[in-house]
Amino acid sequence: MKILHTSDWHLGQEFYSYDRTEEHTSFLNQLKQIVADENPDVMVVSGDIYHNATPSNTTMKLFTDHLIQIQDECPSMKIIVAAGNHDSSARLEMTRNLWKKFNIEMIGRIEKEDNEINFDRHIINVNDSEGNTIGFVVAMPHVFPQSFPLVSEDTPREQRQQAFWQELNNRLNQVNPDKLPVVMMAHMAITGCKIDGHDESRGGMDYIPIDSITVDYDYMALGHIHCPQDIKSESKFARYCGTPIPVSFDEINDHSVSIVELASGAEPKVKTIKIDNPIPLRTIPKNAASYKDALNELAAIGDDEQMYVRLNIKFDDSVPRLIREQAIETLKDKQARFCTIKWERPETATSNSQQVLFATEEMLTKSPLEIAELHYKRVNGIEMSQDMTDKFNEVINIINNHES
Ligand SMILES: [Mn+2]
Repeated sequence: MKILHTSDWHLGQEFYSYDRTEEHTSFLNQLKQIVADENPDVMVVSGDIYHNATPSNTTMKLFTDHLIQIQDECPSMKIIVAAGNHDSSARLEMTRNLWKKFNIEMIGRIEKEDNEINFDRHIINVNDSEGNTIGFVVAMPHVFPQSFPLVSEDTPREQRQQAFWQELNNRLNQVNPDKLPVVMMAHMAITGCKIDGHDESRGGMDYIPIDSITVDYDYMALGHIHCPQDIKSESKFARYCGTPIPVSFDEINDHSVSIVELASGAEPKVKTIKIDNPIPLRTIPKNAASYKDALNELAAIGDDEQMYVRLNIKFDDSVPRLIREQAIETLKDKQARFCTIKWERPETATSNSQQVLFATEEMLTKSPLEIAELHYKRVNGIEMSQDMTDKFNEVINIINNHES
């Protein structure tokens, strides 16, 4: 069984307010060509089809039109799309029956019928061009660990996920007595995976140990983590295919889709096919430099070169307050689009933001200026400049005069 594994398209993403339709269209056209060349038996899209739960009409049309075109390139190919945490499960389910007519399966959520979990809708046959079943795909949408439905009323709540996998596997073994190859799709973070490029500051992820998913699959086609990688244990083989186009500046790896060949009993054979992005994401300079050097490098970008730019600047007191405006001005007549600045701040022993600055009693013995100076040094690793000290005192004077 030949699988095309892709995930995390994030269609409709606006990147620092820039529209990315051109890039998404380019990716979908490349995907169409890959399907035509490879003729896979099944294409699995493991979540985060859209960047938002409410994609625009234009974005939904882009998805619909291209999915149909991709299907036309290889009509015998099954397409399976499962919801990620960025997708609206209800929205994907809305057109489920329509897509079924085109040999395309949309799985937005787990459903219950008569208080029983409908496991069968997650176990999907893959057929060859003559209609013979050659394998199965177990398609799981993104589910928060605490949101797994209870298999039965007496399932202990802390075992809800375990019980779900077990019951899903029982059902799978019933429909697959001949042990045909099985692909499992999931959108989750597996313990030990590399999370390069992810910003975890907005709340952590729930990590699940690979061996706790007790489903008899031959290959787990994962989405959610944007850095492509294999994850293996003694008996399990899973892979994140990664984003086809980068979603953040920190995704500096190559971007691709994965072609996987599966035969029962053998380790999956994976090859990647690179996706080119017409508008690359560049961090300039590669290593943090003074703001002057950074602006010089910006000025050296060719007028017609398309790219998104993140400036990489060493923070010190010489950086002008209007640095962003200067960067935008430098790029005025160029195609390159300014996005943001990455600051490299000097490391300090006290730069851990979790640390308490000082106790309340101690604080009462210090002047506002002293507190500000300590805070500034802790956050930026350098002393406040005379200019800033003067301004701070000015503000304190205004407040004091106002109070009296
Ligand atoms: Mn994603």
